[in-house]
Amino acid sequence: MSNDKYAPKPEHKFTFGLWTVGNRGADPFGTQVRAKLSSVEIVEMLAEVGAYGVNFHDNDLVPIDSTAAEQDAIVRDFKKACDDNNIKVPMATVNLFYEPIFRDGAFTANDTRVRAYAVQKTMRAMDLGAEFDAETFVLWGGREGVETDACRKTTDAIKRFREALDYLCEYSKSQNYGYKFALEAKPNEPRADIYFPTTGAYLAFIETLENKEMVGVNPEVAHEQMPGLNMSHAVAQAWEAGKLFHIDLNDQVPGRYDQDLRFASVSPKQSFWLVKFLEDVGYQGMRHFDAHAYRTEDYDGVKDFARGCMKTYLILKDKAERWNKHEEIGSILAEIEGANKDNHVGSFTQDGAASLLSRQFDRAEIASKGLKYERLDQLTMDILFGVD
Ligand code: GLT
Ligand code: MN
Ligand code: MN
Repeated sequence: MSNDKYAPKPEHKFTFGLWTVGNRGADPFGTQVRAKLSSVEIVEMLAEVGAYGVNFHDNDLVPIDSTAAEQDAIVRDFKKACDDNNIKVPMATVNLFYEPIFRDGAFTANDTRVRAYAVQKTMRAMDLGAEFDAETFVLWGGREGVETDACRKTTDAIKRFREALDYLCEYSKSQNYGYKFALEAKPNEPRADIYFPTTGAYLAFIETLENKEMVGVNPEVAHEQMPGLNMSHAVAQAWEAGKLFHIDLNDQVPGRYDQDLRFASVSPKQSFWLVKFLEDVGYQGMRHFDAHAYRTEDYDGVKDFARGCMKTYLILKDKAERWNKHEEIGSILAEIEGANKDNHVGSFTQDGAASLLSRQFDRAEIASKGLKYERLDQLTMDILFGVD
């Protein structure tokens, strides 16, 4: 079949959360439209569509009021399902946003009991993930924010968040879990304003941690695009800092509520640059789809959604290879490279600075020549449209 090259394989590292394909279509204005699937059924579905792994929040797998015996049974059944279906658990996370106790935040809440409970809940979620050999632990602080800044000093929130992270890193070390923490930013929703609204904000914060080498980021397409930012730029900055520990792929119209749409279904061109970046640099981590099917769908539609995420990724990967090999694109890139070659200022030296200060620049001449970016972009479009 001509489409076989777009079939997902384990080496593609495609993963989904229990909460993504298990999403039942509820929204703030309407109730669930799909029946609840068990975690085991979700694993079977992921195996059927060709995913590599499954991720979960503590309470996606183990309901919050479960007894120890219930938890043991759930873990046993889920482990068996993962083994039987050859599905891995590369990432675990903790739900610090659903329960009323987190209405004022979790690690940043004003009540010390809430903060202590949030750390305890995270430690237990880390224990749970470790049972499945999860390597990455994602922290999305959905409730770490405000409706009114009257409630606390923002600097206190930052200090509290740091204290929690420092504690959790030490806990991971004490248990030999080997976790890498990946912090996931989002500017708003469900809070009016969430602290650390962008991936860049987290990258700066991480440098202030006691165990900063254990902590990186988990950028999400939708969360960068909600405020109109460029996801590829956020990812590139994280990568360049050695901090791209995980990634959440989906899609989003800028300026709207968090849509979590099928990967690349809204912005194929931006998604192309993202896939091209990940493939060009040799990102080895998981390609996690943090998205869900339209509310119009039944579970066949959910499979269409999941298959669509993976297929589109592979199509864009294929297009990126085509782009990299394209002759005319190559010659324009060579010209760009040519302009980048000579007379760079280099590192600062006294002599170099003196010579730079005395150098003459012919501004008109330098600015006179077209840069061919229009052509370059149209060639990109031709590839994306499949006419080249
Ligand atoms: C929630 C959120 C996602 C996060 C998940 C991890 S939970 O679905 O919208 O972006 O990645 O906590
Ligand atoms: Mn999202
Ligand atoms: Mn996410």
